[in-house]
Amino acid sequence: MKNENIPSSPDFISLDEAAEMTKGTRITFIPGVQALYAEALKNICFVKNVPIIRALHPSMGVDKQTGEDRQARLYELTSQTGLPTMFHDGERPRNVWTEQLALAEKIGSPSSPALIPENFEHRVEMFGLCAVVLAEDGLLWNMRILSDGPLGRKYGYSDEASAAAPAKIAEVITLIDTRLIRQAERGSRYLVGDSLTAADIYWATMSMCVMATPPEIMPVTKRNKGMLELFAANSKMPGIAKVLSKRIEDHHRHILTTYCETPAVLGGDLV
Ligand SMILES: N[C@@H](CCC(=O)N[C@@H](CS)C(=O)NCC(=O)O)C(=O)O
Repeated sequence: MKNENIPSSPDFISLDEAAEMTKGTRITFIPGVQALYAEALKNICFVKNVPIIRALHPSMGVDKQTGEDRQARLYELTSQTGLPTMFHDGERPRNVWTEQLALAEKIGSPSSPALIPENFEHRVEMFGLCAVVLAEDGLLWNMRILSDGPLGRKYGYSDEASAAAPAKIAEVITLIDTRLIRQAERGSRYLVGDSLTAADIYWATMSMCVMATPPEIMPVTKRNKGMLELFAANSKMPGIAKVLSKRIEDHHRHILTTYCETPAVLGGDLV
């Protein structure tokens, strides 16, 4: 779904400006990069009709000129360094997806879809599905440790953990696929119940890490080209390719193109 109000090169305010503001919803991003937790939160806010102000998320590592940790100020402000950080009005910053989702649900437009089901059984299903995608040892967690590097190390990379990751990723994909089969039998296109929930939005966004996503959905920028290639390569890993069904792809495309902002607005320099 295209949003005519947002230019494809949006403005980003500084982290300090975002922290100082006392009105509005500010979320940190790296321009031109589809960091998936940030993309998912952006999509959640899009569905909930929450206008967002984009702020710059400092990159990991040390500033070459000053020798200082680039994330020192972020840590000082939020006691953590994860991307995205979400500020709303004068409230404490939120850095974990469960809290970010709860906030978006609360401040969203009353006419927007309820992403957290009222029905508690459905709620259990929704949070359970989200957890195997977003939480510790879930899809994203295991994707990050496929290769050795600063991010992989932060999430417990070891040769053994990395070797076990593709099978865990495949298990999550199969779980989602099985669920889509059961839901289709009940006449539903969604992962939980009969309507859209946060599970659809989170899954459709996070599963980009095991898909070759076309530019109509995810534009190619100078900074995300390598990441897009890496995600496409993940989709071809034998254990993963085997379980990526057409059903998975159709649901992913349907949710992104119907409910989320496509093409994604990333900022940065388009290729
Ligand atoms: N903290 C978030 C997850 C966000 C996350 O893991 N972001 C990664 C990038 S994929 C990150 O910024 N990691 C570096 C850090 O936490 O310092 C949550 O649990 O909901």
